Amino acid sequence: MSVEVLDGATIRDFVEDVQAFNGLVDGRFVTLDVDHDGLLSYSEMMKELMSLRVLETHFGFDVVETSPDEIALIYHSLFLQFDHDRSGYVDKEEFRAETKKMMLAMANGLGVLARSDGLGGRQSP
Ligand SMILES: [Ca+2]
Repeated sequence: MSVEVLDGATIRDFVEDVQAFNGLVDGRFVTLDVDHDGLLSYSEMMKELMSLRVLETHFGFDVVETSPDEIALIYHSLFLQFDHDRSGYVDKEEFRAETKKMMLAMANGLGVLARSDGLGGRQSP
């Protein structure tokens, strides 16, 4: 999926399409679950968390001056957001729920961004 071509409304439509959304998220889950135990550990989630950071840089968050320690903290807090029951692992339900929440937040954020500064586009790295 290329997120770059999606706008807020497109993301919301996609997230509301439960079958398509769960299909995509479950596929992503299986890809991340390298040891196939049905759970995502912190190290397995790192790949996903790093892609979220990539999204943030696209949407205007400045990570250039963020230290490695701070980035580790950000990853850890992101992981805890997914790990609802604090088991140390993210199961498929948690992954679905949090991915949905993040995509909706992203959709809403794009809407706000487009209204507040009139740009709406992403910045080049
Ligand atoms: Ca696993």
